[in-house]
Amino acid sequence: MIKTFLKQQSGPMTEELVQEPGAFGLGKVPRRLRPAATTTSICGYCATGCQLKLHLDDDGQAINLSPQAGYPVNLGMACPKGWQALDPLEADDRGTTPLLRDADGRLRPTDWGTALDTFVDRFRAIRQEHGPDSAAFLSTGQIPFEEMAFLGCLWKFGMGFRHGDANTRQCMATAVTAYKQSFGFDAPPYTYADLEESDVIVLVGSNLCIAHPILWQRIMRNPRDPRIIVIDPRATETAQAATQHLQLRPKGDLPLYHALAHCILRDGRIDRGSIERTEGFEEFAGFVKDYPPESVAEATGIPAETIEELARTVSEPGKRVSWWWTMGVNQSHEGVRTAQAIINLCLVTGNLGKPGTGPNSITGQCNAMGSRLFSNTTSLVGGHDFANDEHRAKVSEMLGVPLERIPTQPTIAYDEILRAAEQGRIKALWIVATNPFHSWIDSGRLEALRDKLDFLVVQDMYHSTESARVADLFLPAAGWGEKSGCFINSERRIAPIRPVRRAPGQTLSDFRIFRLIANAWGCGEMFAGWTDPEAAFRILRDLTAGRPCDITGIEGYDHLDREGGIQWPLGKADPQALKAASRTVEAGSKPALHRRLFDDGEYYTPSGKARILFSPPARMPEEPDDEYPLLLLTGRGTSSQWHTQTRTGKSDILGKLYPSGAYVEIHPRDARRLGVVANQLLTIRSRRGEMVATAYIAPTVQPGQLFLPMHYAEVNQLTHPSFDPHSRQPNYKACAVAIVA
Ligand SMILES: Nc1nc2c(c(=O)[nH]1)N[C@H]1C(S)=C(S)[C@@H](COP(=O)(O)OP(=O)(O)OC[C@H]3O[C@@H](n4cnc5c(=O)[nH]c(N)nc54)[C@H](O)[C@@H]3O)O[C@H]1N2
Ligand SMILES: Nc1nc2c(c(=O)[nH]1)N[C@H]1C(S)=C(S)[C@@H](COP(=O)(O)OP(=O)(O)OC[C@H]3O[C@@H](n4cnc5c(=O)[nH]c(N)nc54)[C@H](O)[C@@H]3O)O[C@H]1N2
Ligand code: SF4
Ligand SMILES: [Mo]
Repeated sequence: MIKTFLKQQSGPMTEELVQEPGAFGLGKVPRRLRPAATTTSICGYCATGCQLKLHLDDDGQAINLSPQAGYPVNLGMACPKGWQALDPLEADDRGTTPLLRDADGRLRPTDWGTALDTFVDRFRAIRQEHGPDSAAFLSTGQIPFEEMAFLGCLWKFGMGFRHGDANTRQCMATAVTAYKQSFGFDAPPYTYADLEESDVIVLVGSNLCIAHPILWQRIMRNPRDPRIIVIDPRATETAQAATQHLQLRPKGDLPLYHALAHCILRDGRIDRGSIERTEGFEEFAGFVKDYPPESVAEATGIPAETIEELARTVSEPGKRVSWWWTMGVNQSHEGVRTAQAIINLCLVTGNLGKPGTGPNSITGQCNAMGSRLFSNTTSLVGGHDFANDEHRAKVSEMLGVPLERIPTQPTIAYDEILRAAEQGRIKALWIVATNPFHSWIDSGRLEALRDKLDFLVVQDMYHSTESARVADLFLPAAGWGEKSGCFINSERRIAPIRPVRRAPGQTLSDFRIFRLIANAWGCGEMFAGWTDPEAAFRILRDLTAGRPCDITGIEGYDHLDREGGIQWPLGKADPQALKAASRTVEAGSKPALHRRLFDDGEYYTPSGKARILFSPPARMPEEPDDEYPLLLLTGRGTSSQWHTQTRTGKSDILGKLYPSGAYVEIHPRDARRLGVVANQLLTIRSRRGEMVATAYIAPTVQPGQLFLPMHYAEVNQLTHPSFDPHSRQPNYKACAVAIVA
């Protein structure tokens, strides 16, 4: 920055003061005060996918940014993280060289040649000795999908390993599984315009004001005076701003939605046409007979009359009802069935495939959707199935990969990878763009399993993360703002990010790192065409042909720019879609280009019908008891904090917008009972660990419950390692704790 400043100051006076013709009196500014150019990029934090306009100096380096006015997602808005997106790039703890642990156990700088040799030698030796199941990668939803695909293909097809999962397991696995089972493909059906076109908006376990602030702004633009209902055990910022807050008992969701279905079917407030496009309706109708509202009042904490009223609200004929859920549903021991209970309500009331409707899962990270389609972990790259012979043959042919290199099964899940490491079956991990030593459930177990690993590689922007600090080899990665590629947002919109800053020191983009590793491993030939992210984009685009996520109609990054991003699908053979895609977005206007799925009632299942799937509620894995009498909820703290704080923690401005230390929300009644006063330091203990946090006494939580923001590393020392049986997503939001003196 200082260099740029000096350079600008030392330019020749004459040139500096040249004015545009007619500048005087017309309000035009001298040319030198204008940034040399601008470019655009999608924000690298949440899955809303706001577009930012970057202002560049003569060197092409971003000097500042503003939200993009005409972009169909954010319509000129951004949250604090977006506004400060450049701050984390300049932090002192950026990795600038690879680091290798020496004989004394210290991480020391090394050169890329040594780092790559070490990487290849160690993984090769482990593979030779212990086979293709003996190592795994753990990656992310926060790098472009071209990079994600490269990692997944390199690891499995190139290096010959079989397992690798992403932090999307911590986040979206439940929605993925629910959609796949119900619709035949992982297909969130909505477009953001639905937020503006609903009459009733039900937010389930979703704190939009904090976690997706710009989507909340989209709701505020809804001209239909919508009824906004929040279903959340906490009185969140969103609940407080809503029309109605149903403060249910934690994990009371499944019985609640079954009871709603009971009332709706009993009263015949159903959509016959929509039900005809489903399988399993009769069984479902029989099943929910056992859930009259009064029978679930205890489990849900919601009185029967309120449930009856809600049932009428969400089945009002002629009203558009949309359901939106996030981690309050996904991070549960029965997340998949809960998500499907919401899907079922939409199917029976006909709230699907029409404006302002839908069972809509909101994604978390900037490229969680890209990870779901392209990471080659649970699905075969490009929206395919590992177990499908035709899919494997197609991928083999189109990517030039020998068929036998393509596994016939998806990866084992994150928790199974870690268990295998605990048991010594997995010997090495490669962690890319995620920080599990902070974010994984019951993270104390990870610290213990670290010692069991023969080799741990961490590839990150910062050498100081909880995970990087314990690595054997650290690879310094360029971050958002220093590289290109595409993200796919919550509404399936694909759009590019751009390099606007030089990455520090010897840092390389993840894409370049994967290329170097491919060459060093000896499988560079397989990726000869993957010369840069856009080349990889074209290869991956062609691979999607004929799949529900077909994007063969996208020409390239320029096309995405022209259209303000493009939602999948956009097949080449789909003239309608192409026509829609060629409509331009007028600055500041309502987005012209947006598309939702299932408007024809056709689903991706073999029969073309949606499946109605359901189970009775299961017991909470760890309920409070005499010894640990309080229930701990965790989640996002403020709109200025991001996850494990490696990025947002580097911004002085963001730092002013949240409390510096960990705080715990406790109900005034509990505080009185336990003699706790405001700002007192409390020790919170679970069966797995303990931590200290400042007491924040407020009726945001219910009596008997506590809330801790996930942004402090100790929080996951407390959480209980239980998982949804279908998705293997961790149950982060309910465990038993005690406050100890
Ligand atoms: N500022 C900021 N924004 C973010 C992120 C961030 O770190 N910081 N992370 C991004 C990511 S990756 C994600 S996944 C999203 C997460 O976005 P959200 O899911 O909206 O955020 P959370 O706070 O994790 O959880 C939402 C709510 O679930 C509620 N909840 C807990 N248990 C239950 C339950 O049993 N039933 C119901 N109905 N609700 C329950 C919690 O009280 C909480 O208010 O946010 C994204 N946006
Ligand atoms: N208790 C509790 N725990 C939770 C949750 C909860 O609600 N409660 N939520 C869970 C959820 S939904 C999520 S998504 C996870 C998030 O958990 P993590 O993924 O572990 O969190 P992040 O801090 O986003 O970690 C991303 C890492 O990638 C690095 N990074 C950023 N950009 C790049 C890049 O371009 N390249 C490389 N190589 N590195 C990069 C960052 O510095 C950081 O270290 O946390 C989960 N953990
Ligand atoms: S809402 Fe999400 S995508 Fe938009 S600026 Fe904030 S963090 Fe970035
Ligand atoms: Mo997430």
